[in-house]
Formats: sequence, C-alpha cells, structure tokens
Amino acid sequence: MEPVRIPKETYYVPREMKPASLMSWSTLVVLVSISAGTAHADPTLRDGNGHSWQIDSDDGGIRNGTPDAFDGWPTLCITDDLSFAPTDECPFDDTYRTGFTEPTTGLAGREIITATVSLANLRVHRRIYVPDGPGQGWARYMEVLENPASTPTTVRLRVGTVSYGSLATIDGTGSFDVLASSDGGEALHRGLYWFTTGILCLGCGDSTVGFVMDGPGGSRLTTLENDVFGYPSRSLLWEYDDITVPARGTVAVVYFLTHEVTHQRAAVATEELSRASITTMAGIPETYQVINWDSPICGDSVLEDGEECDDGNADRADACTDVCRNATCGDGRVYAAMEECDDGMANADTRADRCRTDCTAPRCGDGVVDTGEGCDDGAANGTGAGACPSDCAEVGPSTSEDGGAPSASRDRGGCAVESGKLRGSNAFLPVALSALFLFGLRRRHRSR
Ligand SMILES: [Ca+2]
Ligand SMILES: [Ca+2]
Ligand SMILES: [Ca+2]
Ligand SMILES: [Ca+2]
Repeated sequence: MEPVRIPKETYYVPREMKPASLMSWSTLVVLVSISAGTAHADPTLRDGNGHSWQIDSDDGGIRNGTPDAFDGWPTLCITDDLSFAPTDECPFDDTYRTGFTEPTTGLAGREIITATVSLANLRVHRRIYVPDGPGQGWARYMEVLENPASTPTTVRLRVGTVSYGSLATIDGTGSFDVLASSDGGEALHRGLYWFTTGILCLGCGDSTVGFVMDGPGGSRLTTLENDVFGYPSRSLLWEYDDITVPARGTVAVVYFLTHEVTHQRAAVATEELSRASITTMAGIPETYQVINWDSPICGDSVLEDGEECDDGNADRADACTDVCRNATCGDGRVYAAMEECDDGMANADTRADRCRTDCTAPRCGDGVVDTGEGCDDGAANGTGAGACPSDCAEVGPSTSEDGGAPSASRDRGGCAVESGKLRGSNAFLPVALSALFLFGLRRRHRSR
C-alpha cells in the first residue's frame, strides 16, 4: 500500500475561493531557498491561474510547483555521443548544471534566464517564460544552444528525468496514466506532440499537468518514454536527436508545460498550446533557429490551415480569439461585446455563482440561489402565493403578512442550496415527517 502523501507546500485554494486581494499577486516573487547548505535564490513566477513555478537556479528545472507538480523536473542533458541510448543515464559531464549561478530575467521579468554553461562544445542556457494573462497556466521552456566554433556541431538533447524519479505529480499510484493526447490514445510514443497526465489527489494539492513537446509541423522528437531508470511511475524523458547547430549559429528547442486543476481544463489548455501563436512564441529572438516548430502562427494576420480566423492580434476578448477560433460561449474567453462571463467547462445552470451556459452572469431570476440571494424561483419570482419575491430577498417571519404562517421561502430554512430540485426536497421533508407522525398516531390509536 502506498503511503499517504503529505503536501509539501500550502493546500491549493481554488481560484474562486481566493479573496480578491490574493488574485492580484505580484508578478514576480523571489523566494530564497536554503538547499544542502548552499544558499541561492530560486525565483518563483506565478502564472495566469495563480499557480507558482519555482525555477531551480542550478539546473533550470522546476524546484517546486503549486499545485504540486513537476518537482525537480525537467533536467537537461546534451551530448555529442549520438549512440547514447534512452536507457542510459546521462553522464554528469553532459548534464546541465550552473553551480547555482544567479539567473537573470527577460520579457519584463516574466522569463527566467539561467546561466550559460559549456556542454558538448556548445554554449547552453535555458529560458523559462511564465506569462500571467488570464487563463495562462503554463510555462514555455526554451533550450538555447549557441555554437561559438567555425564548424557545425551535431548533438543529442534529452529533456526530463535524467537519472532518477522526479515527476512528483504522478507518483503514489504505481502507474503513469496518459489522460489526453494529440492522437487520442493512452500510450506514449514518439508520434505524439502533446499529452496530459497526473492525479487529482483531493487534499494533497496535486494538479493535472500537460506537455507539448513540439509543434505538429516540426516534430523532431525521437524518444518519449516514462519507464526508465526503474521508476515507471515517476520518470519521463524525451529526446531530440541529430540537432545540428550551424557554425556561430544559435538553435532553440521550445516546449511547453501546463498546470491545471482538472483533467478537462488541462486537455483544452495543452491542445491550445500545441498551436503556435504570437502569444506563445512571444519574445523569441529572430536570430534563434527554433528547430522543433513549423506551425502556422496565430496572430500573424495570415489565415492558415487549422485556423478559423486570424485577426492579427493576441486579443482573446474579440471575435477572433487568441487561438484563432471564432469566439463562442464556452470557450473560456469573455467576448467583450457579447458575453458577461465565460468560464468554459465550468459554466453551469444549476450551480450557485457560476457563469451560466449562455454566458450570462448569475442573477436574481435565473432559478438558482446565488450569493446574496435568499431565494430564487426563476420566472415565478414575485408572483405571490409564497413564491420568492422579485428581488430574491428572503421573506422573513417578521415581514410575513399572513400572521406568521410558514412561507415557501421560510421552509427552506435559510440554507443556500443550489438547485430547484434540492429546494423542493427540503420543503418536502417536514411535510413527510408530519405525515409519518400522524400515520403512526393513527395506527397506535387503532391498535388500542
Ligand atoms: Ca496565422
Ligand atoms: Ca483576436
Ligand atoms: Ca466566449
Ligand atoms: Ca440567482
């Protein structure tokens, strides 16, 4: 039996439960960590969903994520030994380590740039970009390989678990479950370009995570495995082989990681990231040759395969969204001129305080008792005869005009129940108990 996991950090608080003051967290929080006697700063970026990404200043991996995810992952290994096998552990000399040199930042503080080190005759650094726009629960990793020599160099690049299990989000279950993927299957293989995995462990703060290894038109993936180094449920690596860095040129390998708190949101967010846009590819220097993406760019004003529209911007609130889809209710983006709200798959017509499935905000008259409402009978509000008043205010005993006879609203006992069905059963309960009591009295009377 697996031991119960103890959360390493704070419990995850769903976005809708956070006070407004916490929703505007500062964009960059630098936490100082003490590790193995070495003091170093590990910068933490918070994404657009309020989740944190703490970047290890030594290897550029994610030291910790909240909700708990990725811990210690991904490490980078680069070798010019092209016979290197996926089952081989990366030699220390091929593994990216900075010696805890302080990272710098780019993209207005949203990108962590780790120190440059020499590996396989290349100058190597990592860039981790975490935007904080609405719904942006992701990090973009960019491995940058600069060739200072006058001759080209060909290398093999590994991302992920290098020598031991370190993908905390999928531990504890003994299995590695692919929840959604670019081909709809549940197996990892080199033909995939995105997938999601993870467990939702209630109370432990784990999240569902997604991986976009490369763009569908530019795949260079040659290995994608999770069963390595004896850690089938805690290891994950992939490789890009035969990467030739031109003389005095710079090559970049770009991939994305997502944090979400439901499987459905993770699948949607990860699939959307697999389609490149001016937002997801922001800030990549033109001198970098990105070798694993060859996709249409959403936002370049050119209507291409896979795009319903392209209005040349990254605005997600207009008629053509930031993923080049025509705006619809349910796409998780508030179409400014047409919708009051849109929480995507969280839209609901029977839950309190949710955005409704027609993208209108919860209100008095929608038939659901929302915060601030004592009752809500929908179209029956204000029709009298015990119905909820037209302003959805609770009808209290002192304001009753019938001398204190129970009103339908009072029968609800003031409980903020969510659906009409639940309210109906609440009102029915005292009646049923009274009937049973009277029935029992009658039987006792007859039996005498
Ligand atoms: Ca386009
Ligand atoms: Ca737009
Ligand atoms: Ca919408
Ligand atoms: Ca309501």
